[in-house]
Amino acid sequence: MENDGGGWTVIQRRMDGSQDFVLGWHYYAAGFGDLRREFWLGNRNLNFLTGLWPHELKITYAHYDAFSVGAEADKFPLTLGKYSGDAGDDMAYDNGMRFSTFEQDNDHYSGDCASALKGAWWHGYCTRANLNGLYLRGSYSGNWRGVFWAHWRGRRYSLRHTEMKIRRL
Ligand SMILES: [Ca+2]
Repeated sequence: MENDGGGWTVIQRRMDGSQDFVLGWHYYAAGFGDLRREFWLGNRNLNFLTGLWPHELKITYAHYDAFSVGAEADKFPLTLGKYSGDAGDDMAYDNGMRFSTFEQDNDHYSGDCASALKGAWWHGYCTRANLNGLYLRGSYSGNWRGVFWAHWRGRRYSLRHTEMKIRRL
């Protein structure tokens, strides 16, 4: 983090598959996991922090110059700013979408993205960035359900390390 000037708050990390991420609305709202290892900081925390001050978002190979999460009553909608980076702008697709978990389908798709992709997320007609998907350790076959960032390694490669972090502007 030093090379970014510091001041970042990590809001999500995948690193070894030790934490189950196939969890329901209550868990994603409140947050879960081990802050030193794998975790999701929690949508209520994100709503609180990003409501207090404008923030930017950095994901392993992508940067967004604005990031905020709306209220739970509105299903934690995502607002993203302008993209820069090397990974591809896969979260542009998620901008403006509401959060969905396997038992709360708030997406625009006739099916249920969070269940199909095994990833709670800001799904629209699903997503190109399934960072809360199953920790499958590299290449996999079958349905898209791993931890993927489509333009980076493709949808059939489950990333072994992801980190989402935010910083007050
Ligand atoms: Ca749906």
